[in-house]
Parts: sequence; structure tokens; C-alpha cells
Amino acid sequence: FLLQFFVGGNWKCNGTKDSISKLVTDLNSSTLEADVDVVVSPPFVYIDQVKNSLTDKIDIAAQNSWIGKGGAFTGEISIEQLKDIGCKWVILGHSERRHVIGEDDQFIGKKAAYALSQDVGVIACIGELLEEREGGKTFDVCFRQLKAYADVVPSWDKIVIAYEPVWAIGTGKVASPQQAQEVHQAVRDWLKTNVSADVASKTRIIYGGSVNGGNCAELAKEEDIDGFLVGGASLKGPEFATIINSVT
Ligand code: G2H
Repeated sequence: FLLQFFVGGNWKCNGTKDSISKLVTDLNSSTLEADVDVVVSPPFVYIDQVKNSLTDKIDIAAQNSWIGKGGAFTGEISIEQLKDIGCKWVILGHSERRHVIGEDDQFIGKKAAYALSQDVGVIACIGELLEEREGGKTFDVCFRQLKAYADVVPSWDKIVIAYEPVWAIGTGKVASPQQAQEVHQAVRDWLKTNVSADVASKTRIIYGGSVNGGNCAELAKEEDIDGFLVGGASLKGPEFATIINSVT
């Protein structure tokens, strides 16, 4: 059966009060397909502004969270604080956190487990580097990253998996529908074998990496692609709306 599509807009470290106000206005005036779950991820400092001005048809996902309860952790943001300002989701394990900031599988797993324990949904990112793909290690890497989540999460009810091949992120080099489908199917099979058939059939597996208004429709046709995590193209309201509406 078909899962409800899920589309996330990952704004990363972009925007100003003014540009974000314009983006919110554009999103509010777009007609959005009703049966798609949509979230956007503003930088932390703009979440409150967005929450207070954005249509309630779109939920907010934070771009990161701390591994546990708040306290003496300078510079961190706790899940409790994110809930307090209305975040329903958090993106964890994004390749920029893994490869630029240096977060490892276990640290990311802890964050995911804590967020879920507090009833915040997790967009759990996985994906291989170019050299790993060229070395034939794509599945090994994705399965290792998946296992790090599976080992610690209390349940899969509020997890969306985002497959984002690192070589396709922000590069304009989108994975072909076949390349993406191959990994999405392998991820679903892995869930079936290592978690349960029920979780495998119910978990959304979304694709990220240079998705735009021009390539989304072809990708969305693939059987195991249940939505998108969009970076650059989510900063343009009309194009993000095109992506949301392309998936049905
Ligand atoms: C991958 C994606 C959003 P972009 O990082 O998570 O970004 O669409 O700019 O490649």
C-alpha cells in the first residue's frame, strides 16, 4: 500500500528575519496537497518567528537537538525547549552534522532515542560518501548507520528515514530514480529483516540530495520513495510547493 508522503524543507544555516518572513508568506499563499505531511526546518533562532506566522498545515522540525535533558551544555538546545516552542520533529544524523561537525553514529543514536522518548519525531538521515559508493560500500554504510538507530530507539512509530547520498547534497548531482530506489528498497528490506515486517511496511523512506521542482516527479514515482528532504530548493516557496504537490 502507499504511505502518506512526507516532504521536509531543510533551510540549513540560511536566512534573515526578512527573507524568512517572505518565505513564510509565499508558503502561506501556496496551495498545498492535503494528504502530504510537510515540515520545514528553520535555523533555531527563527523557529519562534516561523511558528507564529506559518500556516498550521506545515509543522516545524528542528535541525538538531541535544542528547538529553538541558542543563550545563553551552550552546546546545534541548528537546524540551524545542517542544516548548512547538517543534514536532527533529532532523538528526544529517551528513553535514556527520562529516562537517564530526558527529558519530552512537552520538546520533543517543539524540534520536532521547527525542523519541519525549515524543518528538525524528527524521533520521543516512547516506554514503562518493568514495564509499565508488568502493561498493553504499549498503554497508547505510546499514551501519541504520543499525545505530535501531539499536537504541524505543519505537519506530515516529521515525522517517531520509536517504541522502552525500555526493548528491548541494551539488546539483541528484541520484537517478533507479539509484535512489535501489537503496530505498535495500533499506526497507533491512528493516524487514532486522526490525520487523510491520515497521518495514509503515516507515516512510524519503530521498534527499539536490531535489528540485524539475526532478521531483520522476523520483516520486519510484515505489520505495515516500517523499523528500529538500535543501536549496526549499528556500524558494513556489518551488517547494511544486515539490510537495508533485508527489501524489
Ligand atoms: C541534502 C538536502 C537537504 P540539497 O542536505 O537535506 O540539501 O537539497 O540542497 O541537496
